[in-house]
This record gives sequence, structure tokens and C-alpha cells, in this order.
Amino acid sequence: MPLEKTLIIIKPDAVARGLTGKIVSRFEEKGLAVVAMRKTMVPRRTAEEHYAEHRDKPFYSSLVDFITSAPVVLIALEGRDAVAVVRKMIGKTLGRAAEPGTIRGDYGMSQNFNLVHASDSLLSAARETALFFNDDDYVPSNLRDASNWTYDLSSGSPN
Ligand code: FUP
Repeated sequence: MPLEKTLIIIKPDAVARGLTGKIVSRFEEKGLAVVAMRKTMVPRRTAEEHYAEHRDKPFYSSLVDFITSAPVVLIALEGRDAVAVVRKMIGKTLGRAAEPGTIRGDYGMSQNFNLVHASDSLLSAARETALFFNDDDYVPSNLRDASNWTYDLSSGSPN
């Protein structure tokens, strides 16, 4: 079935502000399945690897400092076109420029404290989910629950 997995990090600012539940609810209400989730501190080495593409940017070390400074919530979400759907839901990087209706647009003002990370491509989703989760961290998605009307499954693929 053409389902994608994507990595979300609810960042230290959002966790400290008590926004974890609201943010998870948005993804659930949209119809994305939480297939793995863990509240944790991110080890510095893992953060450096996660943000490796920004290694040469002036903000790299402050970004790593921030993401390792306090607890985060790691989430793997699954759904059809999940990577693009989630990127749309989080909104622009700068909170005060992000559209109302997006997570950053509704809850944030900052660029650096921008509440959530979400994988920006299928390739980074594969890399990032593997960096934070092992195979046995995943539960089966609830796609086939009797109560789930998120997709029409009668054709054999989720439409
Ligand atoms: P996004 O994909 O929207 O999370 O944002 P980017 O990939 O452009 O940036 C990665 C992270 O670096 C963002 F969470 C914000 C942060 N950042 C800074 O901390 N300082 C900057 O000057 C630019 C980005």
C-alpha cells in the first residue's frame, strides 16, 4: 500500500509550553496514524547527525544546543503522502510569517523556537525515522480499525 512514514519532533519550546497534546491531536484529527512515539532527551551526537545538512550554517551549534536542551517528543506518523501533508500542516519556519491554521502559524512567533520539526522529503523521512526509531519501536497502524473512515479501503489501496 502506498503509505509513507515521516518523523516529527515536538521541540523543547512546545513541550515546555504544554503544547504536546494539542500538536498530537492535530495529526490524529487529520487522519495520520501515530505508529511510534517517545518522550526523551536527544543525545548531542544524534542531534548533530539529525541536523548534519546544516553543519556549515552559522546557526548550527545553537540549533543543536536548543534541541538537546530539554525534553522533546519524537513521533513517527504514517499516512498517504504523509511527508507533504505534514509539511503543509506545520507551516513556514518563521512562526510570525506562518499561515493561521498551521501549527507554527497558530502557536508560534519565533524562527528558532519553532515548535516542531518535520521531515522535508521522503529521503530525509527514511533517514530521520531510522535515526530515532528501531523496527521494534513501531506498532501496527490503525488503518484497518472498524472505526476508521480516514480512507476508502475497498479498492485495496487507501483512497
Ligand atoms: P524547517 O524545515 O521549516 O524546520 O526549517 P529549515 O530546514 O530551514 O531550518 C532548520 C531549523 O533551523 C529550523 F528549525 C529553524 C532553525 N534555524 C535557526 O535556528 N536559525 C536560522 O537562522 C535559520 C533556521
